[in-house]
Amino acid sequence: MENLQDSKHRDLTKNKSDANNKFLTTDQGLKINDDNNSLKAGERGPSLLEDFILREKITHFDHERIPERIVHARGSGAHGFFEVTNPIPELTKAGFLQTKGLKTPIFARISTVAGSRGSTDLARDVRGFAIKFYTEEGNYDLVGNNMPVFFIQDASKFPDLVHAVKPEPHNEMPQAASAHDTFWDFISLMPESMHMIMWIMSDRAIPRSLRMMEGFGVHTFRLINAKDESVFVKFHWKPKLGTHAVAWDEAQKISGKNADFHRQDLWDAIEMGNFPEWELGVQVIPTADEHKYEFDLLDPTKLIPEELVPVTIIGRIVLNKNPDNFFAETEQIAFHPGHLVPGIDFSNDPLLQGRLFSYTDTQLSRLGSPNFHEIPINRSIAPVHNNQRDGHMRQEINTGRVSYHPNSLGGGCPYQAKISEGGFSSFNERIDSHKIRGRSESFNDHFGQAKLFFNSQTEVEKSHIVKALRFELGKVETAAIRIRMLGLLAQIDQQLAEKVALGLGAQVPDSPEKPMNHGVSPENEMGNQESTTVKQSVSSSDALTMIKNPTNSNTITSRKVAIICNEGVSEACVANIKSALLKEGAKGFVIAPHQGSLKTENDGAIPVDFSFLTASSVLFDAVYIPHGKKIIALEQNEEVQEFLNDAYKHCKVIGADGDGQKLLKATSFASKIKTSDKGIIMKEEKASKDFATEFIKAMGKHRYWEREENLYQ
Ligand code: HDD
Repeated sequence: MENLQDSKHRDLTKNKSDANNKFLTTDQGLKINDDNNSLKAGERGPSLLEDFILREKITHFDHERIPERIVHARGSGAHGFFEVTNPIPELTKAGFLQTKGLKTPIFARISTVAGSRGSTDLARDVRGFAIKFYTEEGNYDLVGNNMPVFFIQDASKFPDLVHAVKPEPHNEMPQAASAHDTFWDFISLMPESMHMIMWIMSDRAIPRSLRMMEGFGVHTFRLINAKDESVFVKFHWKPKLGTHAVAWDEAQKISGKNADFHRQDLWDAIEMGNFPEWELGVQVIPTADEHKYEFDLLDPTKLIPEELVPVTIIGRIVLNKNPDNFFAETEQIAFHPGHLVPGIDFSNDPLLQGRLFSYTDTQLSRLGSPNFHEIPINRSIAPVHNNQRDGHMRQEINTGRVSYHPNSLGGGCPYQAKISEGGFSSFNERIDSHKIRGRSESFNDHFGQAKLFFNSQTEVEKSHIVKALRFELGKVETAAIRIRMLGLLAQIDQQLAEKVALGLGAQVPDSPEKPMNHGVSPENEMGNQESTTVKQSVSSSDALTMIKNPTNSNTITSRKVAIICNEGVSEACVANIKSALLKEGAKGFVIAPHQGSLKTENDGAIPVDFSFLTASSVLFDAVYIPHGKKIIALEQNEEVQEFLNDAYKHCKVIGADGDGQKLLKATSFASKIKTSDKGIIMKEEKASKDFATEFIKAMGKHRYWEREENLYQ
């Protein structure tokens, strides 16, 4: 099979336009002689209606915007490829999964859910993770998230969920935040959301980088092989750089300092050749095991613990090229869980079933035409022929007089493909049922996996969940909503509820309020059953924590280190750390009281990357204070103090050598540093190899969260 990796790039080239060395023209190709002045009746006279050049320019400008996505409006995208490392022909006939080494071009878009297009990257939110595979059999879209479960079990609640989390309708506040009454009002009446609430209150919701998140297909899907045998699967993608987060206080500060933090990080990494990479894997469940577990495979609020079904890695996803044009590619790309290839099919998950309607429908209003598949980024590399015709902005010029099937005038073309010729056929599932507006009882356990998730977390991660809940519910103005939430949290873990209650100055209610009192229909009216809690066959799973996550490695590739300098800095110290970092694929940035260059101790000069005004600790992974004659003078500098305080508070590695130590010892937190804190590295010797090695090793642990014990009591 031909290697497809570049086929999408070749396809896009047809539409690329480069204005280098070209004349400025109108949209009709007319060369423009003066683009600076409109046509007027006299130099000081009114503009003339006949100025078609002005009218064309302004009209186009007036219509530049399209509606943003109703959810996932804020996103960043990149091109790349998927390479098969472990073909699975025994499970699926999908062509792009058959041959080891086959590379299929992809475009991935990673997004937040609630915020508008211009909102901050660091909102506490789920991250959407959508991948379009341009396969030889047509486009296949894997439209997932960075969390393996969802808030609701049935698509009919999706508009309610989104209305609740979006800015409140009367005053359009708050932007890109769930910490407000309507969200928690809805959630407190939806016990089925409790598992997802644990995820969204965990640090998974504030990733350090889009490159350091897992991805999940969430629903159970089907794979079908050439013999028409089927298995159920869950898709997982696991980041090469491990799964890491920032601190919540840090996330909020990043939002102010650089609202494009994740977008920029992804862009810069790709530009620097640090290509983000994930392993793609599947959990495979034989159809015979459909009813084997204490949860229903069709329930999207449940995951399959990896202890029960391990993830088999089948390939790798690499993002290696930034888009040429954000609007043309990242904004106009249109995903749909219903874009399938032979060998992959849906399950009856009622959330997935509803999605199958929503995605095409939303593209019609967002992109404005059923011809959105013709937009270059959406165009399949497999040939497209059918009898769909016309519509707004049709690009294709279909020849001939036939636009129907069957036909004899066109020789029966385009003709249907047999299954053996790659024709798609849905899995031949037997369904024999009553028509019912309701839910299966097997969906009723709303707390079992929420408990599993909470119990799997390390103490530090549990404390972050408590703090996140205190923050979110602390912003809720209606006391009854807070109390209702405490009642639900108590059903996950009593201590969790009590700790949150302490922060809110409230009491955990003795018996939780029934959602049914608030318009949620009782059993039989809508099919809602009361929540139950089922005993879990797995009590704790390391795959669910970030800190103990088996995907973690101690690489520091692409990490950024702030080097705090003043006049008279030791050039040797700066060079020593910079070259050591570079060897590990990381980078040091000189930060000083002013930009330009800085005099060194031997009267040399080094370039400054940022001033304290344009940089901030939250934009870096670690801080180093090199030796310097005048470094202690920065003790008086408020911005430097805040820089170091934040680095300490956010549990980052801080290192200092020579006189650099003096500045570290002059901080307000110096007296709190414990000797056991391996994230603080001080050495008398200047520019030593040992220091650099120790500093880099310490960075490999990412954060020293245990430091928080003496920060917050
Ligand atoms: Fe959705 C966009 C992921 C449930 C309706 N969704 C969207 C995107 C992602 C997801 C990643 C952004 C795609 C892009 O970058 O363009 N959605 C999910 C996941 C879900 C989920 C993982 C549950 C497991 N979604 C869901 C439901 C519905 C929708 C239940 C409706 C019934 N989603 C949409 C949408 C969006 C969308 C309105 C908005 C923009 C778009 O589709 O293209 O159709």
